[in-house]
Amino acid sequence: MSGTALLYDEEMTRYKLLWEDPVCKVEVPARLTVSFEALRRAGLEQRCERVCVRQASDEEILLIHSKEYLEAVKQTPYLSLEDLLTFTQQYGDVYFHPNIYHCAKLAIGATLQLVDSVMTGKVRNGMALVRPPGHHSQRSEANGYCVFNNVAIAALYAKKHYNLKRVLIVDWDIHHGQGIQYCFEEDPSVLYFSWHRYEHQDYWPNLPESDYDSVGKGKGTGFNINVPWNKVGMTNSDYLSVFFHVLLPVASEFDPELVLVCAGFDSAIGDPEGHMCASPEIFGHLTHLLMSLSNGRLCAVLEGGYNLTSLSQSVCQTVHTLLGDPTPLLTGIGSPCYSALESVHNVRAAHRMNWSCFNRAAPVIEPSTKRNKVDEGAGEKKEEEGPEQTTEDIEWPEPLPRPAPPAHTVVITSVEPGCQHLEELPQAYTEEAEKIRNQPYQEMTDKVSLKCLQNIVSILEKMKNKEVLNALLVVPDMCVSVSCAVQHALKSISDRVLVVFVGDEDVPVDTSDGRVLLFQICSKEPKGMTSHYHVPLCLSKGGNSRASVLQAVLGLLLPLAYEFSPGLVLEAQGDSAQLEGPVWTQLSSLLQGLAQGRTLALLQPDGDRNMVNATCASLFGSPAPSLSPLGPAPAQDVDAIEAQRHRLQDRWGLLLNTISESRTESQDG
Ligand code: Q7Y
Ligand code: ZN
Repeated sequence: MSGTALLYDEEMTRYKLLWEDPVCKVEVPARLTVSFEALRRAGLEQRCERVCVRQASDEEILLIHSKEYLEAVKQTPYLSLEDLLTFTQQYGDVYFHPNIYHCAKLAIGATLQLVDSVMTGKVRNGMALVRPPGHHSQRSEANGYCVFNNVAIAALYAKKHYNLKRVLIVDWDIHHGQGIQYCFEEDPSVLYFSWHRYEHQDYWPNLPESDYDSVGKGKGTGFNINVPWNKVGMTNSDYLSVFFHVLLPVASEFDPELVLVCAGFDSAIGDPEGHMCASPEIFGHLTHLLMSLSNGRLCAVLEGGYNLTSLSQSVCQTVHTLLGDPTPLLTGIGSPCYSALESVHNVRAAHRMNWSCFNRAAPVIEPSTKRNKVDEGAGEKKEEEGPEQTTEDIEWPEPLPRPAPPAHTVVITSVEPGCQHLEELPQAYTEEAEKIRNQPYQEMTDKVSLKCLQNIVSILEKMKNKEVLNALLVVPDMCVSVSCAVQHALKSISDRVLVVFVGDEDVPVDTSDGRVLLFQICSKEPKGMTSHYHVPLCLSKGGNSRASVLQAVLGLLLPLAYEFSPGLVLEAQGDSAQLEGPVWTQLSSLLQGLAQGRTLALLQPDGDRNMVNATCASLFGSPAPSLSPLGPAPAQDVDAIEAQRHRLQDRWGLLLNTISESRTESQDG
């Protein structure tokens, strides 16, 4: 199963604001045309499966909305301009047009067609470019440019038609989708996550129920997750921090069967509503991270996004990743800002009884963030008066092209008979391999080892030349191979190499100069580790608890790795490796978000044949199977993870997920 659906119909550009209204003037038809045109120019539209858009039926609209509201909206095509304006004025921050009802039915229909395409296996994932957006609309109310709640309807539709028990909605739009929250507050089968500009309730829609302590009600307690942004100017690091320390741990524990994304791009840099600073590339990464859930079944549905440049770039980044293109390099990832950390801390605190991944979270911090901004010191905010002036002038670099590599994956299992070999290696690679071997490994003279090192050199050269994206090698001597691969990679590819090693071996790589970050999952307490670049994590039975490994990967490895920003990821399993296949595959898939997907995987010849196959599948871009049931992580594993976090968080700020007494707001840059 592969392929990406794209849903778009020009008809949805055929409504617009017909009167003066400064609040609504940014919601323009060009939002769609510019996004679609950008997809075409990047060659992305041509690579997607075009699925036709249909109108939603009354029955589908009534899944969420009241009969009275539907009947009222149905009349809007026949109203005079004056009556349209009057009709509009019963609601907040929205406008009607004679053709908006038609477009709103197409927006739902496009979303439902996308759900059908993904759920029937026609495609793996997809995106719907729709207007009007949906997440603010409520049972009997239009609101915030939204008429019908496209994504809320889609969640109920998916449950009904495909008998789904768990749907995750990720709302990365910069506004709180309060309409979705109201729909599912008491429903544990739909987990709603939203981050949103909040500013201690000073930002629209100014609701107390948008704060972190609205966690759901009754049976739905724990299934509503709000992350308030109490300052503007949030960056890629802040967004990643919330994914690693809030959303992804909960989502993995929830184990959704389908992920719906309220893909609003008013959370990107340059947006006149959001005033945030996250780059368009971040959406490529957020998408990649979410593709590790639900066997990759992901439906992205456009919500907001009002800077046409930033919007169209962000849409392209999202679709690139849905199509499986390597993710872009992110630069400058590090600590979240103090205010973001405060939010992360409080959300985890508010949910500590609801999710076992948070059961060590500290209580809500004092003084409470539930203060009004008048209580804050003057000039504290990242941005003050003159709201429209800053974002219009802001500039950012255009995202680099993301070409798909000509050859994706090389697989060499040369020590097994009948397997593929790299044919005809250039003489230079043989010489290089001998040189590397001759330094620390003079005693190794056998042909198999030499051949193996030649393959490593050859593959790394192909990666450097962008002829190959990633590779899997079965190697006879793991330690020698890792050592040689690292040496050659440092020389030829990048001055930062991430090594993820599973097993108890003494991995012979030098982590003293900051060029190699070694993350090791092992079962024996390692001796005397103090380097910030060697992270040995001793887990029960070498990591046979799925929950422990996942918690370590999401809360420790990925934050470290994104901050380190390697040019190559080397993942290897030693003799004593005990990871289950699906856990390793999940790890491998997540790591492909680093180093633009440049991954070298090394496996043992006597290991599990399924491990080889599963690693291949992951490198080829197949979605990782989900890891349910996760169960709680054993206490001693959580101890080990937390001990490493405490040891490392001064050097690696993206590990932070808690406000400690020692860190104060004034320390924020
Ligand atoms: C709705 C939206 C949907 C603050 C003005 C706030 C908010 C208008 C509604 C936005 N200066 N206006 O974007 S995704
Ligand atoms: Zn929005």
